[in-house]
Parts: sequence; structure tokens; C-alpha cells
Amino acid sequence: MSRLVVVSNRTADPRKPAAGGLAVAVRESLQQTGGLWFGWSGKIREAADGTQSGQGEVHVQTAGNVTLATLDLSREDHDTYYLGYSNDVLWPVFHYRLDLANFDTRFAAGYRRVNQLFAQKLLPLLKPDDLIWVHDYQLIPLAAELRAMGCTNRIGFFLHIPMPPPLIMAAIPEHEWLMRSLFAYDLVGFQSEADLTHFSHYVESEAHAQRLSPDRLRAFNRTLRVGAYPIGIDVDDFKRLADSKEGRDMFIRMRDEYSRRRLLVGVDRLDYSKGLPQRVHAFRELLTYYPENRDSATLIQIASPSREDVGAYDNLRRQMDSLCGAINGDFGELDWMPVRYIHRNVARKRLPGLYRASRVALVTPLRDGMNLVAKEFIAAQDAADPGMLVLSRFAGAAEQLKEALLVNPYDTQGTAQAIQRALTMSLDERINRHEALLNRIRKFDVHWWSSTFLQALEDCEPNEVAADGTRQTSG
Ligand code: GDG
Repeated sequence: MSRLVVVSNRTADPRKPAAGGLAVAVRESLQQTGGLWFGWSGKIREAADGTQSGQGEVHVQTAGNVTLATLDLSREDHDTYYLGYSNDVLWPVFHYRLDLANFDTRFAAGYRRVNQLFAQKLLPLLKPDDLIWVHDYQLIPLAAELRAMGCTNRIGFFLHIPMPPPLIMAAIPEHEWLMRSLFAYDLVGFQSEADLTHFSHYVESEAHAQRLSPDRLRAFNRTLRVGAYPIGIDVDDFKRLADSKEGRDMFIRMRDEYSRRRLLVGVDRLDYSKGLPQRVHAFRELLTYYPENRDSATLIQIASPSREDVGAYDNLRRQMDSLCGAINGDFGELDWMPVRYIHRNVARKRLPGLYRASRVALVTPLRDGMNLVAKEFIAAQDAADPGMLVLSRFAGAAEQLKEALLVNPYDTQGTAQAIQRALTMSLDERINRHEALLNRIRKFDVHWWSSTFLQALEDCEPNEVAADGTRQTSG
């Protein structure tokens, strides 16, 4: 069997609990097979003389059956590749936020330089039949760089974030280069059918791609296999966490603390894609138009700190401080605060108990590739008395989780109505909906996700390497 090589912007020790969707999912797939995990160390190396030459040494360490290989970045590379192009261009545009993008040309150059550096440092570590799985938007051109250096391995790419429609993608000055780069992979996976459709429309309209079969596209003189592989969670592992002593203690604490109230929960990175201000507005609307919820409904919103060195995140933080302060000021009583806003990271082992004690989860992003919190909430519920999920139709998860109450997060009144419906739903209806949701997240769990993707990658036919370093198939 081929060795698995995973490449992502950051790596993590796969034996330790991970926070963040990608780290959790990659850990699952690597731990099963063992292999190599390659990425940035998270460290910035300043050269002693103040130049940019301090980067590039690969550090190798072993963690169980996984080898971790990481490299440091120079300050300039970090600022242009990571802060600049990844977080200030690709993240906002792929989440449909052209208004927040900063198309500085130095960013694109840094992004390309770091992808070349990754390729250079990874290549000597590769064996001929390794299966290479590249993750996410920071590394779109990695396969093209590896091919240019003569790499003939099968390489797959998974995009964890949404793929925007063609006319939004086309706002990125380098859009053609980015999309052409994807054709150096053998397989490209998306979170949802909607994302796959956007990509197909892009290559059909902008690059005159031919559709050879439902999952094969030909453009830029190359053939690419594509598919929707919605990412899942490890349902049993999450349930175990819920049933552990710490999980149960947390549940009992929350249940007792809020025995007279009805608890709503939100757990997100503090990110403008997650629709947090809109969510607080909707909650305010709920208290205004359904006054029976006053002195009762309590929203615990965990917003873990994220990318604090990017300007747009600072604005969001101030906006949330002010919105939550205002709602507590306007509606709060001596013994009741409507919103408990926590701008800190909470230990993973505390999440299942919090989810289980909550009557309603608010997962209302403006755009999200998938959203794993929605799935974690379902997994943590008591099947005999489950809480209800209010889910944005703009999360990738909405394609799978139809039995949730789907909302448009821009429509604050509609969202407030859905929250009210969730709070007042009969036990029978909650049980029926939860059963269907649980079955679906069990069937399409993280093991299904990684094994289906990797099987499809293994099944890709071997290609010839073209003169320009990219591999060609006959079509
Ligand atoms: C990207 C895509 C896609 C959150 N706060 C805390 C905490 N979390 C954990 C959650 C969940 C994970 O982080 C967040 O996953 P999401 O899927 O919701 O979102 P992103 O981080 O934006 O992930 C997303 C995902 O990749 C996977 O492909 O679904 O669409 O944007 O597991 O529980 N964990 C802890 N403390 C916190 O405060 N321990």
C-alpha cells in the first residue's frame, strides 16, 4: 500500500487533541495509515543580519506512526504568503467578501515563492509511490510546482473553504493562474455539490473546459478528476468525549446552572464568515418580538480568537463587544444576562457537555465550506431529548443536514422566527429530526471522507509528465 503524505499550511501532533476543523480531520486520516505530514512550523525565522535568508531548514520529528516535517518561514514570506495572499485575498474572496480583499501584488509573489519553497523541500522526502494529499487554499499551486520539478506521484487536493461562482473568482487578478494550477493535480475535492458546480462553471466559461464524464474535466491541455467529498467528524470519538467524566461533569454543571433558563449555543472562530453580528441581531429580535423568552433564553457564544494580526478581525472584535454589551444592557436583569460572550479558546473536552445542555445551536455563517460545529452538536445530543440545530443555508453542511431548521442569516427576522420554532418544537419532532441527522453524520463521517477521497486518488490513472513539468493524460 502506498504511503500517505499530507501537506497543509500547519501541522500538529496527531496524538494530541486538535482544535480547528482541518487539523482534526487530517489527524484522523493520518493516524489510521501512518505517513508523513509536511507544513510550516508556525515559526518565523528572522535572519541575524536582518535579511530574508533565515528560512528553509526542514525539522523532522516522529509522533507515533506519523513523521512530522516542518519548515520555518522568513518574516517577508510569512507576511506575504500567509497574512497577505492567503488571509487577505483568498479567504475573503472565496467567502464572497470582495469588499475585504486587498489585492497587493507583493502578496501573490510571496504566495508563489512559498509554494515553490514547499515543493523544493518536500521533493527529496518523497518516495515514488507515495500518495500526496494537499490541503486547502494556502497551497493551490503546490502540485504545479512539484510537477515542474519532475514529481510524477499521484497528488490530490481538497478545498476546505467554499469555491465562489466564476464572476467572484474572476476578481482575483491571478485567477487564471490559480485555476490552471489546480489542473496539475490528479483529483480535486470540494465540500459540496454547489462548490463543485462553481468550479465546473468557471473552467467551462473561462477556460472552455470539456466535461468528459460527470467527474472528469479537460482544460489547459490536461484532464482532472473532480468530486464533492463533504467532510465529516468522528462521531463515536465525539460521543465518547461526551460520555467521559469531564464531558458529563460539564453537562451537569451547565444543566444545573441554567435549570430555569433555555440555553442556546454558538461555537465559532471569531471570523467574519461566521455571521456573528447577524446572529446577535437575530437573538435580539427574538427577545424583542417573542418576549416570553426574556429572563429565560440565554445565548452562550464562544468566539475563539483567530488571525488577530489581520485588520478585519479587529473590527469584528470591537463590533461583537459592542453588540453583546448593548443587548445585555438593554435586556439584562440583576440575575439574568441574555448573552454570555466568551472571546477565548475553550478546552475541547468541555464542548460536548455544553452542546448537550443546549436546547438550540446557532450555526449561522454567511458562508462556510462545511461547518463541523453543526455536526458536533448533533453527535453530542441525548437522542431521547435532543436539542435543535438552526443552520445557515449558506454553510456547506446545509446540503446534507436538511432536517435542521435552515435559515438565511442575512434575514434577522426570519432567523429569529426559526429560533423561536426551535425553542418550542415538540419532543416528537425533535427526536425524528435528530435521528435523521445523526444517521447522516454517521454515514458520512470523517473516515468515510478520507477513505473515499484517497480511494478515488488511488484510482486515478497514471499520467505522463509533459515537457513543461506538468503531467498529461490522454483524456
Ligand atoms: C474550516 C472551514 C470546514 C471552535 N472554537 C473552539 C473549538 N472550535 C472547533 C470546533 C470545530 C472546529 O474548531 C471549527 O470547525 P469549523 O468547520 O466550524 O470551521 P473552520 O475552523 O472555519 O474550518 C470549515 C473545516 O475547515 C473543515 O473542513 O468545515 O467550513 O472554514 O471542531 O469545535 N475547539 C476548541 N475550543 C474552541 O474555543 N477546543
